[in-house]
Amino acid sequence: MKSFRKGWLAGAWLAASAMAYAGPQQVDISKFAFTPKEVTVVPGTKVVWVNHDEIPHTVSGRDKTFVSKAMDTDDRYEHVFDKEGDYAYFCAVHPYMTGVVHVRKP
Ligand SMILES: [Cu+2]
Repeated sequence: MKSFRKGWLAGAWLAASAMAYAGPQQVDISKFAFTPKEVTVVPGTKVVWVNHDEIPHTVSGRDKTFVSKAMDTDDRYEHVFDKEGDYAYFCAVHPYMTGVVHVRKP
């Protein structure tokens, strides 16, 4: 019963908005930039950052609700965004590297 309800909710999310995506959202870190720089997800979405550079980077939320360690090449950092809001973040090593996660209900 519970899993049926969960499945239905996930389906409703997908149907409700083509922009919102209920699966994990990946952000690539490459050439000193976060790509895509801005993502919009529904509450409960896991965002996964993957560092493709040969240089360490971090994912540091401006409000400190999520802060990664220094990520080496091919390291991943994950954070699940449960609450709606706009979460700006940057790389602590290269503060000009910035990105935003928008969390919106569909
Ligand atoms: Cu960096």
